[in-house]
Amino acid sequence: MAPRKNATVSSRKTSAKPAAKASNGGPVADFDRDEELKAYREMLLIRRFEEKAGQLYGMGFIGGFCHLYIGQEAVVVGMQMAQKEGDQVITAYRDHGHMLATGMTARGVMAELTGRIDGYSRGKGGSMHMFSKEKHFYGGHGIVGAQVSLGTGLAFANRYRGNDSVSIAYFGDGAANQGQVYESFNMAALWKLPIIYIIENNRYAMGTSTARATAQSNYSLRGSGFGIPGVQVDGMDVRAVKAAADEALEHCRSGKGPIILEMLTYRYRGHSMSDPAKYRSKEEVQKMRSEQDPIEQVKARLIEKGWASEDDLKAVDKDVRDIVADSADFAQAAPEPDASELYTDILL
Ligand SMILES: Cc1ncc(C[n+]2csc(CCOP(=O)(O)OP(=O)(O)O)c2C)c(N)n1
Ligand SMILES: [Mg+2]
Repeated sequence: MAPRKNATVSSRKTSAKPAAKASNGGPVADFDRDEELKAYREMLLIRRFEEKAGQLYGMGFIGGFCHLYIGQEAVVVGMQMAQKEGDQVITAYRDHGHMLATGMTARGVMAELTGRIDGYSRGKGGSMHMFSKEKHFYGGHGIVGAQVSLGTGLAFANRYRGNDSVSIAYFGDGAANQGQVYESFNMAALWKLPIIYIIENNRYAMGTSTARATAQSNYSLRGSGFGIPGVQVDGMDVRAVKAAADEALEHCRSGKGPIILEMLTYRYRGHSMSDPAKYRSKEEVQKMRSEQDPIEQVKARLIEKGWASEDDLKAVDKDVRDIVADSADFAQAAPEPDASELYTDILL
């Protein structure tokens, strides 16, 4: 990595330049060079991993369901940059990015996707059902909205044990219309549980747009009946996510109870690998990609500030591609579980 062009120039604002704002006018964290580079690398790892998963699916190495996170990378990376050891993460089925962000290995995730014994669920869970207690990742859930109640349970455990960990429960705009979400909100508010409800509003639930399916499309207001505060966040700008995460984590750790962050985001690929894509135009997708891509935003700032050259960033990309290629080789070389595994890890 090349040294900073001007090592004496700090990343903090020194001139009278107006403070940067997210595209929706919200605050952004003032990243230094290391933070920008970290965000760039982590988001790129998720994107390259997902591209490879898509390819392997097409080649028949991955079966069943597979939902890619491409386009939404800034959400999970910005959150993870603010979290501390012990904070739990739980999400739905669009989950590979969350796993990688928590530090689960690309090898273990890819081996699970391909149904191999070295996968996180010994090849028996697949894309939607992976867990790592060590990394505080509690899945991977295929039932829309179920992880919201489970995540509330994790927050209850934190409260009961008197630790200061925060549970972070991710769910989609579609899941936000499920009944159990509101039962969870009620209990979390009543008992002041330390939980951040992250609504990843990517504008669609499978092929149904939020405009067609939801009476209150400002999802940050969804907790107002329970007194749960909410904020709308530019989920395509990793600095905005980090700023919101810092505040929300502080809110929870100081005993104020739950909070909602609505992340305004977008998925570029289909809902899952089989998606007729008739519910939106190619132009809509292209507009988001060219104007708001989370990775391109970081890249542009790194170049503009002289914090990295095109070559430096190509080197990061190569590094990340190597990790992903290695994970695919590892997965394909690993054996499938023995038939006797059908009888293990079963609750009786
Ligand atoms: C209880 C339940 N109902 C319906 C489904 C089928 N289903 C799977 S994903 C999905 C849409 C969810 O959309 P959203 O919450 O916006 O998440 P996204 O896919 O956009 O990440 C539906 C209806 C399901 N898995 N579980
Ligand atoms: Mg959605």
